[in-house]
Amino acid sequence: MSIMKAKLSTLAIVFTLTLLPLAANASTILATGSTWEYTFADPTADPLWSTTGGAGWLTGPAPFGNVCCNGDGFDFATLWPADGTDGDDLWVRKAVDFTGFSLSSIGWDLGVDNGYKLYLNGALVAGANAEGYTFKWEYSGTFAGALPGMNILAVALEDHGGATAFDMQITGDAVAVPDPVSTLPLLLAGLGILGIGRKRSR
Ligand SMILES: [Ca+2]
Ligand SMILES: [Ca+2]
Repeated sequence: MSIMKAKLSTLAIVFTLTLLPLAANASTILATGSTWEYTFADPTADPLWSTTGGAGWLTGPAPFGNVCCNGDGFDFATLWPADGTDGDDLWVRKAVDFTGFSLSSIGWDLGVDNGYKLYLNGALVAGANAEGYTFKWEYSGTFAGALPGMNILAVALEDHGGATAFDMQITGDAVAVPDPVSTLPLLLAGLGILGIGRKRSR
């Protein structure tokens, strides 16, 4: 390889390193214990129920439930009274911002006593029912319909009696934007290598 080719190769590597996104980092997008809008009055007759804002919604932190202090992470912060096997009882919703995350990497984890139907931007993502108590994490999945920027999560929840519980989290890989300050030394190093090469070739 000639000296000029070697110098150009070095410069190409430096510029490539500078322009490539930095390594992905798994991050929390929605933490457990987050604050949600919620209601105990069935809102689903309204086609806009899985948006946010509007009258008739309360605000409170997860976990929702009626169980405390057994060390499972579901100690309730907002009371969800026990109910019977008569369908959904509690509806929660929240805006989440996926800006800066790799959409295909975003995953959700959810625990509920007894059942749930999870929606993203009004489209059903997943749902299930199970007797017995819950754990972290009883259910997990991804979002096929995740959008860049703001998305609206909505969850219809049902109890079948006795204990109640609900909380969830969302995680994803943050796509870091190259930082001009941190990449400047790389650029200068590349230009320096080129400069040294010029002097030696004289
Ligand atoms: Ca019920
Ligand atoms: Ca129950």
